[in-house]
Amino acid sequence: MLGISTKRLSWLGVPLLLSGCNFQARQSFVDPKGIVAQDQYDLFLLTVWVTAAIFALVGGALLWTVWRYREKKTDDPNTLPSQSHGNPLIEIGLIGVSVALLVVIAIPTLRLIWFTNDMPNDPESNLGSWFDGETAEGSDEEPLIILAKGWQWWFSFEYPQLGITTGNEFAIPAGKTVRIELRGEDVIHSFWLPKIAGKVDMIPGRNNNMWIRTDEPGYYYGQCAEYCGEAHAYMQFRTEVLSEEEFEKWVAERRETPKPPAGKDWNEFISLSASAPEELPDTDIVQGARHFFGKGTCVQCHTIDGTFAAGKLGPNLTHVADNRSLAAGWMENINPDGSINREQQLENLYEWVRNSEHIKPGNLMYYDPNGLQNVELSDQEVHQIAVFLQSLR
Ligand code: HEC
Ligand SMILES: [Cu+2]
Repeated sequence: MLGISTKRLSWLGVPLLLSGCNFQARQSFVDPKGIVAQDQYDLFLLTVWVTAAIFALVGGALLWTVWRYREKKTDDPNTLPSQSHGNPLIEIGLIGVSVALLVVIAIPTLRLIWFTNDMPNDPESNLGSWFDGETAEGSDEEPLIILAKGWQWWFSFEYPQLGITTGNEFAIPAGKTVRIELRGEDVIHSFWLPKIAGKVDMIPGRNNNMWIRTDEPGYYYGQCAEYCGEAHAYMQFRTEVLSEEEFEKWVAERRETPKPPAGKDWNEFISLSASAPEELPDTDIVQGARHFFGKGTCVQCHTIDGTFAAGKLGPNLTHVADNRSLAAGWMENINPDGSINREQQLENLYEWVRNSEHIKPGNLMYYDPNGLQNVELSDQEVHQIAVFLQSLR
């Protein structure tokens, strides 16, 4: 061979591992942009420094002892060196220092547990006064509430105060406290938005919640952080932080139902497409809508507000074309400047409906007993459906 052992070669992997340390990466927790993430990061650093100091002191003492009491040429091999049975002062001292260091870590940890657990302006919280500076602000206004649900393998977001439901992408206003209620709809998932706040489980039958706040508008990446089955690694979501004005615009847009094709209203369109399709223009968008409400069986699992499609097994599609990603963040249709890449979006919609199994193995749009494995759609019909889906905005 080359005379290089595999052990040596394995060092070549180190730079590869270190290349994972992109501190500004999309899902980096060391680049906090929100008050909760910032506090979690500060606590992490405190713990790192304390434990690093312990490591250096203990390791240093060990090395010093090994060196200091090494065997010397002048030692007589036949007599034992002088033996010691410990030093009470050092032992008690070490216990004292350990306890002190644990307390140094424990106090801010407990404080942070309470801080993240209690909504800053929750009237039932009796801890509010602990955190004056950080919580007084905005404490008389009602927080925005978002009900986030984890499904195998995607997320839904409901705004009960605003009457909006979205799939896999949601928006919040900068500078406002947002309360997120977390639920698991099938198995345990975990909500993790690393730059804004870390990890709370979404558990079926249990009402967990968390709160977030950030002053920095932007597009943030989240991920399910609890192994939840086959497509877990593909289970992501996106959060857009908008200025207050932009958020209001977003809300108004999302509340609008998309326009039906062919200038009809939805009821008229749907009844015509079932009873007298020849009276509708023969365009891709019209045909696509017909397949969506008809042979595609899409309506069993998907909702489009304002129409009879009210399925709950898959993401709400009312504004699916306003999203910059598809399939729980797995497919992207975003330009470098952040705007939506319509060409890419059409292609993604086509690819997804054509063969979602190929893109996200195990997904329940395909494998559910009522899923698309049983539905035959020609390439042209899928293209028409994609054109229709792209009109949902
Ligand atoms: C058996 C239920 C079911 C049927 C039928 C179904 N879907 Fe889905 N759909 C799902 C599920 C579940 C997901 C989420 C998949 C994932 O990301 O894991 C999904 C995801 C999607 C998405 C991506 C949405 C997003 O926000 O990422 C689109 C688009 C979509 N479906 C379109 C369709 C169309 C078009 C049809 C009919 C041809 C259809 N679906 C039929 C269950 C279904
Ligand atoms: Cu998961």
